[in-house]
Amino acid sequence: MLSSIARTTFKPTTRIASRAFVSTWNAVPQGPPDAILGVTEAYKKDTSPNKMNLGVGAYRDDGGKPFVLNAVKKAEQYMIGQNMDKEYAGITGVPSFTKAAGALAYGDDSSVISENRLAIAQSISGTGALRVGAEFLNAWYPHAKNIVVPNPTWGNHIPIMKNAGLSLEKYTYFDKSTNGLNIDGMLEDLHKAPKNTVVLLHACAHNPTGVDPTKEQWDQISQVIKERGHFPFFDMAYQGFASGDCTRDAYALRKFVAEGHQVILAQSFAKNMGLYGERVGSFSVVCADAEEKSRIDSQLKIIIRPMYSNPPIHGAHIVSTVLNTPELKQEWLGEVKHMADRIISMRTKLRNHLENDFGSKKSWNHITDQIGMFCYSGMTPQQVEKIKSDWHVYLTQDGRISMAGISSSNVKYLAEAIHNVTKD
Ligand code: IK2
Repeated sequence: MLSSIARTTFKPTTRIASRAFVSTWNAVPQGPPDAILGVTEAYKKDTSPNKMNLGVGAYRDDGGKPFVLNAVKKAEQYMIGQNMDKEYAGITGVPSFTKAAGALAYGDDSSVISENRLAIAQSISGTGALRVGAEFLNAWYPHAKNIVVPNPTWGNHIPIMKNAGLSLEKYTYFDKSTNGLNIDGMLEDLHKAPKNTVVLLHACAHNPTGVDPTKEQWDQISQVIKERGHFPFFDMAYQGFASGDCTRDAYALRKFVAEGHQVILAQSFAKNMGLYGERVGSFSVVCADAEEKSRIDSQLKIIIRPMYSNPPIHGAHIVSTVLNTPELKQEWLGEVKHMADRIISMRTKLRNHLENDFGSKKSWNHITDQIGMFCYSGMTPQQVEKIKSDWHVYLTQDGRISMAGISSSNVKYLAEAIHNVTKD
C-alpha cells in the first residue's frame, strides 16, 4: 500500500527535477540587520580581547557578566518546591502576576485598583504590551488613529505602531545643542498635533537619550495633553532604573492618573527584574469603572487570542512570587537600587576619565546629567564606525551607549577610545 502511494506521489518529481529549480522565495530580498540586536551580532564576530558591547540595553555586573537577581533565584527555588504544573494560563495571564504588576506601576493605594477599574493583561514583555496596546487602539480608539512618539525614540516603537495600523508622527524631544530636553519644542508640537492624538510617553529613563522631563515639565505636558484632548500611552520599560526607586520612577504615570487622564500603559520586567528572556510584562487600561473594565478585558482577550493564545507562565510566576513575598520584594527593591547605582557610578567614572585622565576639551556634563540605562553620547555615525573598527567598541549608529555594559575594568579604556575618536 505504502509503496503504491509512494510511486504515484513521486511520479511527477522526475519532470520537475529536469527543469531549473526556482524557489518560491526567490524574490525575497535580504533585509538589513536590526539597529540594536545587529550590533550584538557584529560584536560576537569580533575576536579582540578588548571588545565591548555597549549596544543592547542589558544590565551586566561589574565583571561584565549577565546578572540574575538573588530575589529571582530565590523565587525560582521556591517555585520548584511548589511542584507547579505547566498548564496554560488564561488569555490575560497569571492573575497573581497582573494584580501585583498593576499595583507596582500605579501604586498599592491607587484608586484604579481599589475601585477595580484597571483592565490588565499579561504580555510578551514590553514589546508585546506595546503591540497589544497598538492593536487595541486600532480596534477601539474612537478618534483618528494617530500616534505621536518622541524624536528620537526606541527604534522598535515605529514599526510596532505602524504594523498595527496606526499613523505615526514624531514630536520634538531632544535638544542636540544642550543634550537635554527641548521642552518648548515638545509642548509646541503637542499643541499643534490634531486634537485627540495618542501621545506615546516614556514614563522614565527615556531610551535612547537618558533625558526625562522634570516634575514641573511633566505638569506642563499633562496640561497640554488635557487641553488638546490627547490620549497618553505610557511606556514604562525601566521602572526603578532611572532613580533606583520604583515609586519615584512611576511619578509621571501616577500624576497623570491623579489628574484624571485615562492612560494606557505598557510595562516590562525585562530590565528591572533582569527577566529579559522570560518575556514578562503587562498592558493595562485605566477605565471609568468596574463595568467598563469588564468590557475592556473582554476585548483584550479577543485581541490576544489569535496573536499568541495566552502568555508564558514561568516569568509571570517569578514576578508574582517576588512581588507577593514581602522579604523577596524588599530584597528586589535593594537590587534595583544597586543596579541603578552601579550605572550612576560608571557615568561619574567615564566623565572623570575623559576630562581628567585624557584631558578632553569637549563638554561631557550630559554623561552624568542623563539618567537610566543609556547615555546619548553625541558621537556621530562616523565616530561610531571608528570606535568600532579601531577600538572594538560596539554601540548603535546614533551614538547611544548602554551604560550598563561598562565595568570598572574597562571604563578607562572606553574613555580613551571616546576621546580618541572625538578629539578632532
Ligand atoms: N520600550 C522601551 C522604551 C525599551 O527601551 C524597551 C527595551 N529596549 O531594549 C533594547 C534596547 O534598546 O537596547 C522596550 C520597550 C521593550 O523591552 P522588552 O520587550 O524587552 O520588555
